[in-house]
Amino acid sequence: MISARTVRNFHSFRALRASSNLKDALRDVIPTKRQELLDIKKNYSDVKVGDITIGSVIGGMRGNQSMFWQGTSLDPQEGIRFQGLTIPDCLNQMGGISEIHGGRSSLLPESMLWLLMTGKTPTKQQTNDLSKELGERALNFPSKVHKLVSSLPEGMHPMTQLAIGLASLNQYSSFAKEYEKGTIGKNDYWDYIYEDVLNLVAYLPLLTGQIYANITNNSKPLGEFSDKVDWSHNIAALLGMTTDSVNKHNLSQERANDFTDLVRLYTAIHVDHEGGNVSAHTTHLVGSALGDPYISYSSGIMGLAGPLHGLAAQEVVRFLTEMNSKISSPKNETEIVDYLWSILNSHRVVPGYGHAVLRKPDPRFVAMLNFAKERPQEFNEDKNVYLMQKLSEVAPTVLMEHGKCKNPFPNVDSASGILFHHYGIQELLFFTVIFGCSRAMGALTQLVWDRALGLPIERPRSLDFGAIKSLCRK
Ligand code: CMX
Repeated sequence: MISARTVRNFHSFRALRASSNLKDALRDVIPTKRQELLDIKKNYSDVKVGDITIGSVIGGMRGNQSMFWQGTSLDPQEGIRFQGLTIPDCLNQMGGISEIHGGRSSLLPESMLWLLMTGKTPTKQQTNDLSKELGERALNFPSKVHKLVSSLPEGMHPMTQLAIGLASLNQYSSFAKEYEKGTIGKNDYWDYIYEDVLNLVAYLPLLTGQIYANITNNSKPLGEFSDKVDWSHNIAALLGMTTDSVNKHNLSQERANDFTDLVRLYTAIHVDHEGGNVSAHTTHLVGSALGDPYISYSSGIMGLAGPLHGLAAQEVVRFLTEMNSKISSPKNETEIVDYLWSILNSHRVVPGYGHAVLRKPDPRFVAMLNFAKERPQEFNEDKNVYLMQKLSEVAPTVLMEHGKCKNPFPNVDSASGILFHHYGIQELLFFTVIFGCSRAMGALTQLVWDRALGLPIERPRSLDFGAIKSLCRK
């Protein structure tokens, strides 16, 4: 194990860093993709993509397919595909046993990062090497940033703390430094952006652990970082959720392993959800003005902090615990239905239900639910987890009868927060920080591709009332 001080003193070893070859694999695929985009631009720029309507202009651009996004696509009926692979495909093809995480068989977010960057599923060796590379990059976490983040007040919103930490890393951006010199050509932007992105992803477990220590432990570390374990294991350890950490919740070895697997699964399936969601879109937009990855993702994190987006997992925990305190039993369907109507009749939303694009149950929700179902001894006695599952059977009928939302089915947030809560993460505002660790991989992979493909600054036109009314008259 390596202490935080060793981490801070490691700058001089930068040159010895292990390399996973991800960058070479990425470099290999860039020329073909560049050529494809040039051909499309030259020959097909006038082809129409659906119809943009006034409804879309005043309705949050809903249904407006106007962003280019490399890594994932979202089908309303089927859900997310990562470079063409569904979640079950990813679990089957990449969820095997891996050396660096103690022979457990979970899907690692490192595999997803490789897949998103290159379009190819990594070998076990490539995933292991990438885990090691991220571990070694984390040893360069700047001591000044560590000091700044550990001085943030306990009561500050954890997402604000994360955004501050990320934005302050901007002083170490290799892209910003090279750009400042005025010597790099457009074709090389991606190379420096890539370095920043991998460093940012590597630093996230350390930032996350420090933020959790700030809000729960007077800023004192709850665990130690190690470059010998996978990225998610470090998140779990620094939250004090492994047996070799402070182990705040006295988890047995088996429960601690399960919690780490939960972090692995959660962070693997949250990496990306096509480009239009608020956090990914914000990162892409800020980056389009050539903001470096640190300030771009710091902005994206602030987007993720909204209750209609990443913060919904916290709302769900509050909602389930409150409902459980008001109904006689989570098995009582009549009382659940009445409770839901009382929410809807007071013009509130049922958190964890609905989606701007999806029109079926979210496959990420199914993956989270399966995690609980595979561990009946762990979860059977938890009445909040029971209610979460029961609600997924009852709420769609009520929401359909209510007739407002276009998708009455559960989204991923209806299950994720309550599982973290079950293992002892009780600080509800904190859940979104773990979401933020994961979403970095998708949003920032796209930033590498944005620069590799030379995408321009994003600058849509807007219409005022006069222009809209004149269109209506026509
Ligand atoms: N409960 C009650 N009403 C809902 C609802 C829900 N879960 N979901 C949507 N509605 C309502 C909307 O508020 C809207 O009402 P108004 O016409 O009065 O404004 C109407 O149904 C139509 O909305 P929609 O087109 O179906 O949904 P949107 O695309 O506008 O919004 C979302 C999508 C996710 C913001 C919305 O479903 C919602 O607020 N859900 C609850 C919060 C939540 O779970 N968010 C997490 C989403 C996942 C993520 O992005 O991270």
